[in-house]
Amino acid sequence: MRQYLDLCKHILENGTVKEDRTGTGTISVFGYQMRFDLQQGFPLLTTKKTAFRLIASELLWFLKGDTNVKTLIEDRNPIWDEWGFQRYVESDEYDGPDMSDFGRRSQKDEQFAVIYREQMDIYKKRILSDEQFAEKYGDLGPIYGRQWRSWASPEGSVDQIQNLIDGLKRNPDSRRHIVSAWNPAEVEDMALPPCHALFQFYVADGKLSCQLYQRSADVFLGVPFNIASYALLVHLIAKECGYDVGEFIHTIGDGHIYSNHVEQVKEQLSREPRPLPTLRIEDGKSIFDMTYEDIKVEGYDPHPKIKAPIAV
Ligand code: DHF
Ligand code: TMP
Repeated sequence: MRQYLDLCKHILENGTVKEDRTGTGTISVFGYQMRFDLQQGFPLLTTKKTAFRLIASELLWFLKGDTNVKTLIEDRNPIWDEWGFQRYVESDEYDGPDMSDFGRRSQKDEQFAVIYREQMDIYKKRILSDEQFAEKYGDLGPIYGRQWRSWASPEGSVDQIQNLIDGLKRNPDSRRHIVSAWNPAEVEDMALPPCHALFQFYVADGKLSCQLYQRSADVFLGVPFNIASYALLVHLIAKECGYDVGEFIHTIGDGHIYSNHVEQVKEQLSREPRPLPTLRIEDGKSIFDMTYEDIKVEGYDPHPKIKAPIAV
């Protein structure tokens, strides 16, 4: 995973200090590309321990067309909690303590952080126990799952993933194997407009490759997940269509390191990358019916985890 460390170095050396929506501040570059040969091992970061279980659970959630955090919370996957919680505390129904700007305040104010964690805990328990509440306040709007599996159109809904699989089987040489999560008409209704916005698949010499355009990339927290997630997607689609895996090409728009991640990034740059793990997927299940327990990485021996706050 030299490629990832090179990206970190590139941003630290060439990036511009830039304000951002979350008020955290970033060092940012515009336009960058990495290539991962999936024959050379599975690209899960070895310079910090990265929770593959969470990555697989999130990808399968997208593939099922699900957009509700309830499923993730049931999987003990916390990565979308803040965005569900945000929808709830900004609604008329919420009447607890003031949660405005909870992401930043909970990092700066330990007293507030305690109250925030209490409220988050109440939110998550209610999502799990109250179906109507979950339907209303667990849904993140028409994000990835909806656009991938049921993009709304006047002629009915479009299943882009099924179309992708059918197209790859029937007409591998096509230059139109594209899936877009960026639906301009619906961006406003999403808890977070898609960061990994559009991808294209490609078949040559019996090998399946994928290129992603990611409009916005949180290099310390998001990108390690995004690389492994799309690498896994290539493996899953390749298995479904009977191809070998080729490359994952990661093209980034605004690639940034948040100001409160710089020390963590430098710590990673001081670590020596280790051999990549390999992936094992259980046979005989459709990619739409798998659970994260059907997918395992083997031989993963990372450096220890490095914690960092997420910008909401
Ligand atoms: N917002 C921001 N600012 N950055 C993101 O990367 C991001 N990603 C989202 C939603 N909103 C976002 C969805 N993906 C984590 C990783 C990916 C992700 C959301 C969160 C994360 O917090 N990872 C931590 C903890 C994981 C764990 O519990 O082990 C990590 O250290 O990797
Ligand atoms: P933005 O909508 O203002 O660009 O903020 C989104 C932030 O989330 C930005 O830091 C990028 C980050 N992000 C990722 O890096 N990868 C992801 O998969 C997601 C959902 C978000």
